[in-house]
Amino acid sequence: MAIAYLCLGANSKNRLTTVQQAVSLLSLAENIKLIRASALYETEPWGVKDQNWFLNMVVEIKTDLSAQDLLLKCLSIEKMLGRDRSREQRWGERPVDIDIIFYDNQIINTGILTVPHPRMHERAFVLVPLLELIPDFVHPVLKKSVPDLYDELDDVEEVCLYGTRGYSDD
Ligand code: A4P
Ligand code: MG
Repeated sequence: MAIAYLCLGANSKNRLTTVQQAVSLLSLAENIKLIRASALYETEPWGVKDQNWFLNMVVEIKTDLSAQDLLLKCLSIEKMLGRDRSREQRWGERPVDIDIIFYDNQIINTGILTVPHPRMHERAFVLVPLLELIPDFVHPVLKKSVPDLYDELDDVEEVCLYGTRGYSDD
C-alpha cells in the first residue's frame, strides 16, 4: 500500500460540483481509499493569468495501484468529468485536473509520469493545502519540508479559503 497526495483543480463553469464529483469518483474507485482531504481553496490562476480563479484542494489516499495505474485512473476520472485535452490551452481553463504530487517518497521519471510533480514547489495552490495535511513531509528530490518550500516561493499567487473572497459564482 502506498500513500499518495493528489491535487485537484477546476476553474470552468460548475467548478464546485466538478471538484466534488472528482473526490467522490476517487473515493469510489476500487483500490483507492480516501484518508483525508484539505480544505477547499479559491486560488488566483497560476501560469495563464487571464482566466477564472480555480478551486483547489489536496487529498491523501491509500492505494495499492502502482503510480502509473493511479495516473491512468486520474486521467479517466478527468475524462469522465468532461476534460478534453485536445481542446485546451496549456495551463488554461479546464473542467478538472488531477495531479499526483507525491507517491510515498518515491522519485519517478517515466515518459508519462514525473513524481514528485515537477512544478509543485512553485505553486502556492498546491503548497497551502499540503501544509494542512503534511507539514513535516520532506520533498524527496529537493530535500526540503513543505513549509520551507512555501517560504521560498518567489511569486505567491493568492490562495483563499473557499467562501472568504467576498463573492462567489458557485
Ligand atoms: N504527468 C506527468 N507527471 C504527472 C503527475 N505527477 N501528475 C503527465 C499528473 N500528470 C502527470 O498533464 C499532462 C500530462 O502530464 C498527463 O497526461 C500526464 O501524462 P496536464 O495536467 O494536462 O498538464 P501539464 O503539462 O502536466 O502541466 P501542469 O504543470 O501539471 O499544469 P496543469 O496541470 O495543466 O496546470 N492555477 C491555479 N491557481 N490552480 C490550478 O489548479 N492549474 C493549472 C493547470 C494552471 N494554473 C492553475 C491551476
Ligand atoms: Mg495535470
